Amino acid sequence: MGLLATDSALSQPAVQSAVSHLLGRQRSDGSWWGLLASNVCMEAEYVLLSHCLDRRNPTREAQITRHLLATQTPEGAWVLYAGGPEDLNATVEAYQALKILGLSESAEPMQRARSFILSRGGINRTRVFTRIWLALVGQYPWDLLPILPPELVFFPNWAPLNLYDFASWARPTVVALSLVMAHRPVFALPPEQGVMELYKGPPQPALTNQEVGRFWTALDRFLHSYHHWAPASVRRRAEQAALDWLLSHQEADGSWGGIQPPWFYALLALKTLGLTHLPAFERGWQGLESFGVTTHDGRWWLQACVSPTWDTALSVLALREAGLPPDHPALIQAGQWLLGQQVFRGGDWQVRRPRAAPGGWPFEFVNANYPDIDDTAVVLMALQQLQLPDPEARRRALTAGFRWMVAMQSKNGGWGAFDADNTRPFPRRIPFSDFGWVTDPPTEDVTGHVLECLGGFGYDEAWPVVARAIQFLRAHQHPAGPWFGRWGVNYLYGTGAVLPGLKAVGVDLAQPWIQRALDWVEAHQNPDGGWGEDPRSYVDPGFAGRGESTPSQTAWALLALLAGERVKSTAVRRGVAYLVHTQRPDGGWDEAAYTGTGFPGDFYIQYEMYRLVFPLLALARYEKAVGGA
Ligand code: R19
Repeated sequence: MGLLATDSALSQPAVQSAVSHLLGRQRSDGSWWGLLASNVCMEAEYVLLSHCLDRRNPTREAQITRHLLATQTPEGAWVLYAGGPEDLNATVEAYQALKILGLSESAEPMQRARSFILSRGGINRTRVFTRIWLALVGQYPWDLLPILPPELVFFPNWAPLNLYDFASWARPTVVALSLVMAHRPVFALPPEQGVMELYKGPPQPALTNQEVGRFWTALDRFLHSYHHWAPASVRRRAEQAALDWLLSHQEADGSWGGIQPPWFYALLALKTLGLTHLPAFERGWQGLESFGVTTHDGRWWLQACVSPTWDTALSVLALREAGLPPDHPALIQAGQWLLGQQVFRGGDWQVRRPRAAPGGWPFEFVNANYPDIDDTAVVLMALQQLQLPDPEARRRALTAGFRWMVAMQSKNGGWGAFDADNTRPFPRRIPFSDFGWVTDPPTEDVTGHVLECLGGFGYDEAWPVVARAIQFLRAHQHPAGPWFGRWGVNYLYGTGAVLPGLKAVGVDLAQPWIQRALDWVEAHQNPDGGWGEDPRSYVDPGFAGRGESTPSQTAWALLALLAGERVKSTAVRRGVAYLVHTQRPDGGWDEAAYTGTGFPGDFYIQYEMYRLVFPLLALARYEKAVGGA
């Protein structure tokens, strides 16, 4: 008992100063909103986009030049995440952008970049998206790219391949690119801005026939000839339908899907069709500004996405866990803000769940077409924790959100991020899909969050919805014990989401399969008491649970162990001590590592708020557990 009191004495001041720090970061509208960093493809593509759209801006370009040069590695390349390996696609895109920005082939950074690129095989080894950008500026032949016909929008929802088999983020991307690719525009560059020096040998098709397989190779060959003889009237109607789809899916902030890729491609589609006079175009172009970040040292970079709903809900959970009362003014304000973000209109998710009523929350400020289940679960948990001035409004929000979330359960018992049953194999097979995930199947982390939320509503294994979710998690447990992290790096994130979920719905934690997960977490603690996991774990199983300690990943490990009632273990005490000792005097933590995931293996995210909200959540939960012991 004496020992536990000492531990609490250690963590209590840490919790208090983290609370002050977090409260100090709340915005005047009640929300929290941290930055979301990814990689230089964002800024490089912005440079190419501005060129294609004829919207170049010298001030902006000087800022981007500084940013690109400041982030180049000594090897001359660019990386996808802090400390990550040199990445060919990012480096080719940055090189092309710097050429447009006025650097010459002989400039020292360009020489270094070029020798890296050539050492990796040059442009012929890049992904499809990179080659699309090069084709747009006349540096790669359109005809060597796979075909994405706009006629795809005609395929009914029951066809074995149709628009709604693609994930929410891929759907507007595919529609916009199908329009661009139908016209194959070239926004030519002056010769000295080209990148022909990045070729080793003549341009080759983006994907080899072996990679794609015979059926899809044959289909792509057929589509290439169809591209040339497509009946004009069919093509015209297909383009009109694709355009209508795009225009009807633009968000109020001017974005498509609230994310960079479809946003850029939709603007390119409007440009390609000669529709830059439409208000949608100007709204889209101007709206991009809201994702930009200007730094103190004169750089500008672009967020792939923005995360206010997620950040706000997580902050509320952490502050409530730390003991702030449910009617604390800051929390009431946050709760009111969250109520205002709920989406009460239909969206693409209705295609698979036509009878479900709306009521989810999106990740961003504005993304009414794509509320997501992960945000909805976490917001519902936050609202459960609050006392709001209008209890009736809170109750209505909880009921609608709960019903929507439950309705979005997939047939296999799990939850995906934006859709139900988005699991068809064909989108992943088409020759276009060599980057990221193009479907949105149920994942362990989201399912864990939903279970934790359902537990908060008082449900347990007796409810078939819960029982099927537990089955999903059992079936997807890694043989070594942990769960995969789809939206956070990696097994530490997955396990830190699943175990609190299982606990919340009353699963007996003494069972061997749970103990195996807890043992796995303990076995991966670093000598410094923290936990860390490198994004390399997505491509190299040897990195599972391994990496330099970080605050957010240490917190996830602690959340897992605390859920598993290992409160008194040495591992937990050392983990808590790690967080306490690495806390900054101002109550925050430093975290250079990227611990968020956009696409395993391909795209990583650094969430600015993770270094603060998760350590606070874990320390506060620890305090509660110790206090209650
Ligand atoms: C939990 C909440 N999450 C459910 C929301 C996480 C949102 C992460 C930000 C997503 O940003 C994106 C999205 C898509 C892309 C793509 C892309 C890849 C393939 C195709 Br086809 C289309 C687009 C590339 O970068 C992205 C970034 C944390």
